[in-house]
Amino acid sequence: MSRLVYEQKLKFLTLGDTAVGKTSLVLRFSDDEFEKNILPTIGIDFKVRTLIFQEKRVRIQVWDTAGQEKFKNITSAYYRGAQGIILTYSVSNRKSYEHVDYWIKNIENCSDCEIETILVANKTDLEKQREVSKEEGLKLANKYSIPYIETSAKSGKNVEEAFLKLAKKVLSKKNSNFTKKKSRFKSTSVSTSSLDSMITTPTTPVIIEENEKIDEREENKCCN
Ligand SMILES: Nc1nc2c(ncn2[C@@H]2O[C@H](COP(=O)(O)OP(=O)(O)OP(=O)(O)O)[C@@H](O)[C@H]2O)c(=O)[nH]1
Ligand SMILES: [Mg+2]
Repeated sequence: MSRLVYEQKLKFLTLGDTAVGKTSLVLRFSDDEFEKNILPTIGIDFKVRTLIFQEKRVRIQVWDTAGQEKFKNITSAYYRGAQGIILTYSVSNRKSYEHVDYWIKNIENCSDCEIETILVANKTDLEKQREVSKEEGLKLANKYSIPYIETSAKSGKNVEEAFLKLAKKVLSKKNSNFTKKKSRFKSTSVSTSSLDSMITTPTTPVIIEENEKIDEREENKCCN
């Protein structure tokens, strides 16, 4: 038997210096895997995971960018339309931490973007090679008023939590915008286009089978 459920679609983007573990975090989140000899991302890639979160079916599409300088222009072209950014540095690489200011400026330069960001300090399993303390990470996150989390794509520690923390922020913002639009609709007239957006956001109906898995890990490769 099939039933109609409502699906929230979220678009996330990874950002940060090369080799901090962006692709590894995405791979851990989407497929629960870790590859020691993973290749640097060329251009952009993406993965999708659908899960049940806060009693809703949520489809998270993660666009995984390349941190290498030569792909800078390609990366910024993908900011538009993203609702969440996983901004990553490696605790074993101080330069990648110092470079967070640069990535934040880049996000702020996208004037018509409305993006929630989370600061992710990855590779915490390399405790002996740590060059950035937790306190420094928290201080940086506080400077930009964004959440902070320490992860290890290798062990899997806090990876799910990082993505879900961001999903929670994006969904609560989406739903509060939706409520604002609804109350505006009550008091004033609205144009047909804004009425359309009220109908299509924040959810899209999909039909699923009664016994369908609630946590699908699907792979979608592109562009390489
Ligand atoms: N020890 C440890 N190694 C990690 C971790 N995450 C990633 N790595 C390793 O770090 C290297 C770089 O990882 P990637 O995921 O390719 O890094 P990236 O940020 O996607 O790099 P670009 O695609 O070039 O931007 C690889 O050798 C990974 O196996 C982690 O949490 N711990
Ligand atoms: Mg990569």
